[in-house]
Amino acid sequence: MRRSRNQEWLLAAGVATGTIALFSGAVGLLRERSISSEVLLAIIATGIGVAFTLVATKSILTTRVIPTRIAIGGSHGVGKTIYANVVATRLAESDSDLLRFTPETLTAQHTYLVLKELRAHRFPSKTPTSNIDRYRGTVELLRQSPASRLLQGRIAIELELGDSAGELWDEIADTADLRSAPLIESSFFEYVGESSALLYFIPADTMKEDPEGVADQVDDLRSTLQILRSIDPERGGLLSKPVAVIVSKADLLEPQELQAVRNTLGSSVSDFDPAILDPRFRASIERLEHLTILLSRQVCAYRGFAISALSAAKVHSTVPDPLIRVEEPIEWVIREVLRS
Ligand SMILES: Nc1nc2c(ncn2[C@@H]2O[C@H](COP(=O)(O)OP(=O)(O)O)[C@@H](O)[C@H]2O)c(=O)[nH]1
Ligand SMILES: [Mg+2]
Repeated sequence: MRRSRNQEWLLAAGVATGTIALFSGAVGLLRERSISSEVLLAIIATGIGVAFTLVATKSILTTRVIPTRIAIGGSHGVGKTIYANVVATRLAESDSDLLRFTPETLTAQHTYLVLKELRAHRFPSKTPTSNIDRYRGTVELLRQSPASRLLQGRIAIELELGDSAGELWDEIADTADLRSAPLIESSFFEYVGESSALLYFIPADTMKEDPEGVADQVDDLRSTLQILRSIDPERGGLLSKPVAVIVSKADLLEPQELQAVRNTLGSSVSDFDPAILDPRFRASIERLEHLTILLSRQVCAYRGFAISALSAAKVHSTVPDPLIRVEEPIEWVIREVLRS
């Protein structure tokens, strides 16, 4: 059963009006002196009690379903498809005490096969430009406050991760005349526009080898944000979708490089001398810095993560390693969606 927050307020207003009516009736009866005040008070208390119990029971029995669609974006070869499969698997296997993810059968079957292949070092083939692969399931919140439970009922999130070909993302960025482009009418663009959040991938290998490539990817995200802001409801001039920047393949980074990435993304703060970095990597870090400044000016909620989907796919131990916490960006998006 679905019920919106508006309906809940309507219900509460109904109960309040009923209570006032009960009071007025009681006062009328007392004036007529046809009934003793103790009996009347008992009737009123019972009436209010029954009304509140009804509201509470209805709320508790209700499940509020929040559809949450996350677009996974970035150029080709940055690790989107492997991430989508690994994160769906990790979410389902996770023993998190915050949320439980139950994948749809098709998603579970698909990710099982892909993970089996990955563990045998066989990588998924290139995502065709014609389709968007959707990974779906339901997320239950395991820790919902009693007040929220009473007011909103049980919250369930219908999660969908959309993975598409990198070429389509490049095409968005290359689209100079935004409005006249055929792409804007395509189902792909509709998908990105209607998503609740965007995860944008920049891979560690490009950061190490090709700072200009990083600059291009930053420009691509800039253009994507520009289009989204032109078609999306904005809050105070900012894009209302949460955007996460994911530095993928972080297993390829040296410890000091990983530290520099974390400092830049704001996920850690440590004393660090960038001079010890390779000049090419330092140039990439500067591009990443520009991106964080751009995001802080353009979007309501922004976070950066460094992850390694391949490490997460192979590691079975429960030793906490920040690189393999691939589900962190999804948990962050869910928190942001619930907050809005
Ligand atoms: N070292 C490393 N390589 C990765 C990782 N994820 C993906 N790759 C490599 O990047 C290639 C492209 O990945 P894929 O997910 O298909 O990229 P997509 O084009 O963005 O969907 C894979 O074939 C892997 O070789 C990772 O976590 N670590
Ligand atoms: Mg792909």
